[in-house]
Amino acid sequence: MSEPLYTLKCGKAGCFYPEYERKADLKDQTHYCPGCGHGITHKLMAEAIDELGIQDRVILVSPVGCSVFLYYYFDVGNVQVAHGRASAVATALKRARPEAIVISYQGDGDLAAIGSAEILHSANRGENITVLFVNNGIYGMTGGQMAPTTPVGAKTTTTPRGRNVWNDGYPLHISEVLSSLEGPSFIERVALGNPKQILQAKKAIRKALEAQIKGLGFSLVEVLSPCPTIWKMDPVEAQRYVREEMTRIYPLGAKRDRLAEAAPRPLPEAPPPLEEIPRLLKIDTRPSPPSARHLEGLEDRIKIAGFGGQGVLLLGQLIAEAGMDDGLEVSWLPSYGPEMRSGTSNCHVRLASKPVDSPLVTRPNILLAMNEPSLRKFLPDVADGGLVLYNGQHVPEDCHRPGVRVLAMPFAEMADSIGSAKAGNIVMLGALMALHPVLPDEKIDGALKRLVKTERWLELDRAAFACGKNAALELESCHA
Ligand SMILES: Cc1ncc(C[n+]2csc(CCOP(=O)(O)OP(=O)(O)O)c2C)c(N)n1
Ligand code: SF4
Repeated sequence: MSEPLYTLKCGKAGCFYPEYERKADLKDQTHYCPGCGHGITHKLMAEAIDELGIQDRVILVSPVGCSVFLYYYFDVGNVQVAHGRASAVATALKRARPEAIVISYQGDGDLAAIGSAEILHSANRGENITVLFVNNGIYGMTGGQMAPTTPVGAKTTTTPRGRNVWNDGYPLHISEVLSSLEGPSFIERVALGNPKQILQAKKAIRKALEAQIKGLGFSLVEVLSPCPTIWKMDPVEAQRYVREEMTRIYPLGAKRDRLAEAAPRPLPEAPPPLEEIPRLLKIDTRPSPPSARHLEGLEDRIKIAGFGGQGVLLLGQLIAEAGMDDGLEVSWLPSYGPEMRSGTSNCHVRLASKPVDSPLVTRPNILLAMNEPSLRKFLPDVADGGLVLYNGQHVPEDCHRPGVRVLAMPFAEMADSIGSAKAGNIVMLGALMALHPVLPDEKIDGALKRLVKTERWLELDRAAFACGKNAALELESCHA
């Protein structure tokens, strides 16, 4: 009887972390659904890394998709990237560190939809990276939308009547498309439909990594992988579907194997020495002349926070633009959640007489809170002596802080009374300029003119600014 070439081992591969960064009672489990092909692919990849003795050299690029938490599992170098960009980032990593073994791990939505340009050009350039392409024919993480690889006729949330070629095109055969290019050294399609296929998948993953170790250029393994949850099948049925249906649409086997004949690619050109870069990029490194307001010692660190749609980012932009126009050093850094609507939104603005070292605002001296959750979240960060404006009738009982002035005004309601609650952010800006007059009105007006696109809104915003300023001045005079 011939010896099996590769064996699957029981127990955890050495390059997995002993415990995963999860809730206390889940530390020995992955986050994947039972029967998910990602878990199996992780195990195969981990074993191949161990067997090749490359753990210390591996940099793993995690995608967006169900496998986004790859970095929780592998004790190697890890980078998590934006949706679809894994092979582009892998390219950069490999060029910067040619001695590293760079693995780009991607789902089919990530690689074949949003990242289709990146994968095509990485393969075409023959980048010396290895791509693990987990094709489950669906967008798993987001609940089952059609992917370019979805089988014809398959019902998904975006093709409720089944994928129709006249509407949605044909399933994209990534391995075949890429193997028509000159760049790749190794491409194989494998499946996770039964133990035999799984053993073959491991062999292919190992070969793809060997191609990179030998410096032969781009290698990719496409793994036909079960997604029982979204396919609404049990794990056994999902494996059958992979074995019998997916392999019919996507034929298995090596599409390119130049391991024996290809010569190593030349190493990337060494980058120019650091001190040469400003000259090459024509960057003027002379210190910039002092700003018009450099003697004032102004150093405002402003945090603006609320829900998406409350004009948080625009308010920050207006302050930064007006400050820049007035000769201050400024920065504006937006930060918002992945939700399309009504997610949290905040931005960091710095206004200073001296160059700004970092755009981050961690200890604001001014907090503009457009809603109560933002007030509660950021109030503890406000520096002593700071000012907080809160969009509400009253400051909640437990939101007073000694040494910090917290002032509530119903900015959105005030804006509503003059035309639209949406201008609440500008009413707040007016109030801020009354209480902390660091920017001239005409500079704010100039910024409004540049950033507000329609005449109607410009007029409303001007009125909103005046309304906020007058209301805050009145309040001050009552307190005086
Ligand atoms: C720029 C951007 N667009 C869309 C999304 C939403 N999104 C998150 S995961 C995903 C699909 C992932 O599907 P796939 O790559 O097939 O991976 P799977 O979850 O099936 O493993 C999408 C569209 C996002 N996070 N970022
Ligand atoms: S939804 Fe599908 S791809 Fe995502 S973890 Fe579950 S089985 Fe795996």
